[in-house]
Amino acid sequence: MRKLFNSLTCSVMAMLMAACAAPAGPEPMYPVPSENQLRWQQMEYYAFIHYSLNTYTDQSWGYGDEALELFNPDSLDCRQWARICKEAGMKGVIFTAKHHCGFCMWPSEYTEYSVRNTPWKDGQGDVVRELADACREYGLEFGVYLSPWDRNHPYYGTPEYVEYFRNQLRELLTNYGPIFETWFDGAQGGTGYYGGAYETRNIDAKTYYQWKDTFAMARELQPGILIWNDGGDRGDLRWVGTEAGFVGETNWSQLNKEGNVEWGMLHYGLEGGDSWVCAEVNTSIRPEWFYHESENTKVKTVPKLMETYYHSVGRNATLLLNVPIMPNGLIHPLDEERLKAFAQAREEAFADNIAYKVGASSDKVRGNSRRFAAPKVTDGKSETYWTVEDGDKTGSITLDLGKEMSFNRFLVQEYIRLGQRVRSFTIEYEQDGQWKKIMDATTIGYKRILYFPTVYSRYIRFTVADSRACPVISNIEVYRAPQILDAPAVWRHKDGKVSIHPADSESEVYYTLDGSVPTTASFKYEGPFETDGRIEVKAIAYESASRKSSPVTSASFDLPRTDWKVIGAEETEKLFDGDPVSAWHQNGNGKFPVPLTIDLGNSLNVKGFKYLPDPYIWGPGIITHYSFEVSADGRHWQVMSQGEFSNIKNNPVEQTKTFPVCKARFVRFNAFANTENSTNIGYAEFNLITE
Ligand code: FUL
Repeated sequence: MRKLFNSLTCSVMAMLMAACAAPAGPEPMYPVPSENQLRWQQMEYYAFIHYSLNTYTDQSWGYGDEALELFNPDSLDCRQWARICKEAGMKGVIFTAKHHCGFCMWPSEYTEYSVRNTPWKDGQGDVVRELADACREYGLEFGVYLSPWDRNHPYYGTPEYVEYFRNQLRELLTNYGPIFETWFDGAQGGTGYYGGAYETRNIDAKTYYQWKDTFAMARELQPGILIWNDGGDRGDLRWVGTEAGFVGETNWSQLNKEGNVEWGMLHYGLEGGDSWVCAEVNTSIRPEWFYHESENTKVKTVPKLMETYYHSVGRNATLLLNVPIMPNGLIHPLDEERLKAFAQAREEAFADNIAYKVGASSDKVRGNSRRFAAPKVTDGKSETYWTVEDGDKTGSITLDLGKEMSFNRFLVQEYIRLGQRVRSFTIEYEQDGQWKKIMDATTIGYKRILYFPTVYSRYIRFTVADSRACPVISNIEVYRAPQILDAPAVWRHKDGKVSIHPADSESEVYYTLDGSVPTTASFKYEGPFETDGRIEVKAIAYESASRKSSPVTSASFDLPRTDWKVIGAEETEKLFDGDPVSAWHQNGNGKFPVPLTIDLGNSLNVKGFKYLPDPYIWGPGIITHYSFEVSADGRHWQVMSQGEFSNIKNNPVEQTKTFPVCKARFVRFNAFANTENSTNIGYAEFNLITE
């Protein structure tokens, strides 16, 4: 008995001693996320829904004088929207309750310009209500976009308008249940109807809206809310400086509370900033935000959406993916199909985590404690983690997969409750007793996913090369995902030479030139090839292991631009190289218009042009206002088209303008204004549509 007692005492003592000796976790490294921010970050992926009078006018931005009679959808069904979002794996929906045109999708008490005065449901309808209810039914969070810029309101620009804006926000935050996020769009001021004034109104976005008070009101009304903005006044989240669907590879969830937020801070965050401000990547499933029938062929492909996923969720941000509503009040079947296929592709890519429960060992553990040992990163628990000794800013973990396996995705997460720490890391695999580098990367944060050509090995080594304090890693996953089989990009150079670029460098590529659908029996792409005249190239990317192929690219090209010469300019190669990324710039040295004058070499029948701006995120000199002229002799000019490219700053997609056929030996594309108020104009590509 005494023996038993003794041995019990000993083991209790031993346990107590072990407990006392158990090292405490690392101190938080500030800033750290709030509970709201943590919850939001775990949502990862949710929907934006753009729907307003623009849906009926084919515009990007309404002017504010659009007729209320336009709004009368015959099949509006918010339950369809919510069902699709749910089936797509999204966790919430943010809805354009009011876009820049000022039209309210709910019967606001403060304006006549709302659904209440439309024929829809005899003015008894409320789209915000129907959507909020549908979201609740489908278990989705609900958020609202309320545009500060209001091109309808007579008082826009005066203090009364700010009061009006707040009243509207109060309605939305009081009457529709829990709101998880508000979106206060950064587009500010400019021309508008403004109650009949038809004028330009400029405001100082920094002071005019008095955001501090508005934010305080929002937080009081909705304690769980997250406030998005574009950095001007610190919200809880930040825009990433582009609508193209990616955040910087380096992405810190940190910004300073005070001071200017430059573009780079939006895109990369600010290492060491004093506030936790995470990034949200907002982009649309189509080129534009609102529905345009002409874009039914431009719904993003699944691989493009996968790339967007890797460049948002895979880079420590969330993904806010927009789906527009058609004039009848429903989501288009093609968008629905893509969203579901995208969900399936994510499932396939992340189906089998080969790192789960494998042996993991580290070269250094905090106090050599098992509590912080390497296997914590593969135990599937988000609250456990691996860390090293205090003061150490490096450390590494080796995963033993048990046998040689192939893999091409690496997912890693920091335990962000203790702050974002890692500055850089490396992953390697072992081959014939040697470590070979797969890649270097920078920040991790909540989640980082790396994709790389498939490697075959039994061992993977993850090494933190630099960190702001001891790294704290909660999770590592490894996958063998199928190839990204996007329709390959096809470029045609000035002289007619064609090159084909698959999304996944491991894919094979097949193509045709006779309009037929390519198969593996078609031409195999081995490198750039010569072509002449107007051509149509169809191409597929192909994965031999799965025998799957990508959707078909169908690229039609007008005549080669072989004889074209830009007058008064040298080295214009990048303007006509077919590469949508390389850009050519010219400077008007302070004078507008800045003309791009081209001698076509021959007289052509021209019926339109295509302008692709410098796509480098906010690449200098995106043209907003233009005119296009033709001439037979280079002296007498006729204007064929002129106007503005709306929302081109945030969404610099190719702009196509057409006009009646005319003869031209010379063409002149004049830039009258650019996004930066400078005369530096950038072009990725310029082309004509001929007959
Ligand atoms: C932009 C707006 O101007 C677009 O129309 C769209 O709403 C997008 C989400 O934000 O700034």
